[in-house]
Amino acid sequence: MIVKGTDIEIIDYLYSAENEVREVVKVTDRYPDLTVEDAYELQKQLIERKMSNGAKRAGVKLGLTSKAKQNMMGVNEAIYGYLLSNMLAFEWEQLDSKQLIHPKAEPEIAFLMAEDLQGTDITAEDVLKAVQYVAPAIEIIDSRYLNFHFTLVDVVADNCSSSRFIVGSKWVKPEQLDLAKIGMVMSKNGEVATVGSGAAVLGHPAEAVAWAVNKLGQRQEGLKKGDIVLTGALSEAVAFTEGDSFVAQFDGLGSVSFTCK
Ligand code: 0L1
Ligand code: MG
Repeated sequence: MIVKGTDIEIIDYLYSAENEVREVVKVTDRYPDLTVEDAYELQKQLIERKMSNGAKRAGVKLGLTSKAKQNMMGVNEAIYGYLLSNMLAFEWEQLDSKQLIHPKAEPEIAFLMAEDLQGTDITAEDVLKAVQYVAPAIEIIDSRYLNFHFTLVDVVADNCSSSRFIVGSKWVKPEQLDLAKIGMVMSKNGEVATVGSGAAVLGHPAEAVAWAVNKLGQRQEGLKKGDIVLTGALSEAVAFTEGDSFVAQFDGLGSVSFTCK
């Protein structure tokens, strides 16, 4: 339960850290009793603040979808956050390092939703029926917390470290691919930086999305037609700075790239 007034203080704290491009001490250092449910409520309020300042909903993102990352954080559950229109970046426009704190790149498979999807008993099959296209994507995560150190509560309140995302230009019907078997190689400045597969995302990206829809359903929320869903990283995240360039190449999905100035 969040004490009245504390929520606004925390939202101001996280909102200004992002706008002023500075890292801050994690929220739970000051408020150790916050629960994960409180954190989703704080995340909702943070998103509402951003939307009241002009950002529009673009979709949903999943995080902590690999067993390795869940084990690292000592949790056994993924997390979700929201994507907004001002997070959308493009292959042809350089990211500006001055607008980012300590960014990392994650290769992901994006879903474009053909219809709304809400419920608490949704399966991976239901998800795939509601997907119009899948595409290669890179998520830029940029935790507002010092050195990317946080608890589950902190990261959920911080909208799961979301910052930017880039979607490649090849859009494929989901039935044309076995998404669990997709291999991926991400290169940084021409050298292989990390490799992964669709199975790293909770066994199958659609399984991860079904989990997120059911979790959203408990809060009477869901996916909407036109949403982009970042289904979770196929590999570890790779840090970058000014001057770096990335290409992520996915079997059957083509590639997606960005550079940072
Ligand atoms: O998108 C992600 O998987 C990141 C979730 C938050 C954890 C992190 O910042 O590494
Ligand atoms: Mg991610």
